Amino acid sequence: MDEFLVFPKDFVWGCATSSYQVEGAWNEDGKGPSIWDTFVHTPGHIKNGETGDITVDHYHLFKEDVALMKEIGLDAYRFSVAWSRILPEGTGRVNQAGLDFYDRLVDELLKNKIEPYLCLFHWDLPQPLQDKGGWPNRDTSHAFAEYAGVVTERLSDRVKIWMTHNEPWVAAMAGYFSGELAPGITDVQAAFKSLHHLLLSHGLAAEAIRAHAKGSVKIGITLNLNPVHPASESRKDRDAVVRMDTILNRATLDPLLKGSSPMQEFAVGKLLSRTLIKPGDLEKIRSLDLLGINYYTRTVVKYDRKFPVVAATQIQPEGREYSGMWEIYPEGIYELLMRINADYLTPVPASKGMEQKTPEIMITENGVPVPDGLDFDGRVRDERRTHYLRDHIAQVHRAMAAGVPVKGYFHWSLMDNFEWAHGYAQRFGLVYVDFKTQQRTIKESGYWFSKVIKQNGFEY
Ligand code: IFM
Repeated sequence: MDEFLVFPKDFVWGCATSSYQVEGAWNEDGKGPSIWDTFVHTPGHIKNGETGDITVDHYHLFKEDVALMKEIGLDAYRFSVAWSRILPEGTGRVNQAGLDFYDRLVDELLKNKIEPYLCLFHWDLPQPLQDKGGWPNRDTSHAFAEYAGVVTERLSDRVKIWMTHNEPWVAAMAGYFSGELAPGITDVQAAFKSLHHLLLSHGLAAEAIRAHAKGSVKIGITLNLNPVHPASESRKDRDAVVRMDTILNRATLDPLLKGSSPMQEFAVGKLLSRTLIKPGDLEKIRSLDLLGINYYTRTVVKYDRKFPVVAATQIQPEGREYSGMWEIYPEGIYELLMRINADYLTPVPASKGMEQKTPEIMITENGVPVPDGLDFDGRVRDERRTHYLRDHIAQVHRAMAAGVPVKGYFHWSLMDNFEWAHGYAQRFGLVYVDFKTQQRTIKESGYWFSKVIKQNGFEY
């Protein structure tokens, strides 16, 4: 028999988006170019040569989008600010028109009783900063803190939750190592430097936010994390898991939550870290009130000595269900939450100077790209997404029942949007968007999610 899964009264139900993926208006009202503007306008980077120039035009249609959030019943909306709207050169001159947009958005959210979760960086670095070296350059971390201070000064009278970064690991590794995302660089040393500077910038921004805040604020970060499993029980594959887990999960979790860095476990990290990680950096990074977890899938690996850094490669196991981008593996969200709780949130005696209170945790992204579309009667029957949501949220509930204090769940994404190198080929929204007309339609999964929010639970 089905059981009714109940969530705590103050559990936060939300949806997430990001500036480059939804806003459009790429060169309006004084916005400067970002690395994504440059990347998409260079042929060969994005499927079908698509761009985020207009995407779903959230910049102009945000009121309509907030009305949809209200109709679904969201408690919270996680969005990101485009740095190059605020500081077109990355530092120095402030573009008031850019700040005005987020001001209007925040007011509209609050008017509709939706809590803004503001993220300062979701990959759209101002191009002028990339021209000075980008994230491999330590100065970019200081530029980020300056930008964080400017946004805090303007919005912290109303915004209380401040996320510094979304998936810094992806920004570093896909931006500077695999080159799949902007700025499209393929240099392992640049990627390791970027990761450290992104984390350092979190710590510097946390200081800036606290210094400029006009009231009490919570400071968080959002990480992409995956459980890592071996392709076989062989010793080599199990060792490959340890290396992949270190680079994929511990590379961000350890500095943020333990004040240590596992970089030295890799030859390239050893080579760099003598000069890269300066005294005091790790203490600065370890500054967190809220840990956001983005979960989509697990990573299954086998030993492969051809692959640089980790000597491991990812495989797709047979006989499993797949979406347009990944394996569907709901148990992974439970496994991840249990592991983070045990390894990082259960208080351990801190060394002097490294004391920190345990941060809250939330799922800040979870969702699935499956084909869907408008049926003849105007409905979008995306059953596979509803199943995905049911199964994953049930696993979050299972972890909570086992003692993991998860405070909220954000679906990725509110609406279909520009999915980076995939262009518009992968739809993640609870709201369907006709990319030609900008017509929005709530999908069946959106109605299901709405019911879950109203009941604060569901039959499972
Ligand atoms: O669309 C992305 C988002 O920008 C970051 N997290 C994963 C999502 C799906 O790929």
